[in-house]
Amino acid sequence: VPETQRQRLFFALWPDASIREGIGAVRRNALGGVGRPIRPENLHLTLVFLGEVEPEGRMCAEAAAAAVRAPAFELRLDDLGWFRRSQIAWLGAAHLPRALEDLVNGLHDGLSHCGFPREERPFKAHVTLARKVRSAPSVVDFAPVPWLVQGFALVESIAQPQGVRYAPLAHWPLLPEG
Ligand code: 2AM
Repeated sequence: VPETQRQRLFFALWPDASIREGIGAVRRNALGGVGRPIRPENLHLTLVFLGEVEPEGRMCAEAAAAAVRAPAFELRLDDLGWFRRSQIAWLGAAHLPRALEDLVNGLHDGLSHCGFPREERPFKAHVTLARKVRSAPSVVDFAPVPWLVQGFALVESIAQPQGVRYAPLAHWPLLPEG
């Protein structure tokens, strides 16, 4: 397969404009200009990272996504944190909704039939706010961002001279809530 047909892909929750605005506001208030802020249009929550994928792998991943049956849910982004190893500051959810857990597990089940290796680290729902954050940001008060999640996306990571750009390629709706 020619290298040009491979794509760097991941499944993610893709925020709409108002959620994006809310997350960006938390980033500005809590971190200011610390590290390398993620551009607002790139903010997302990764569900499963696939890596470099060939066309057959992408087709298989899309079939796996279409087979997942999980309900819509509300995700409360109320937890600010920092990963020492990857030096990222993030906004996450203190409580992992059951539906989100089911969604991620459902994707992994389908993807295992496509030959993708299963992620060993436990899932931590987080939106990366800034990279190259060298020390733990100080604790601040902020208003949690309530996010009604009604679908998920397959996203391509595209390297560009100006920096990475994330392009949603396909979207699947979740089932009506409760
Ligand atoms: P991060 O924000 O915590 O770094 C695109 O690179 C997305 O996939 C990012 O949100 C990134 O998470 C996530 N991701 C998960 N595992 C990854 C890996 N092994 N390499 C690159 N990105 C990964």
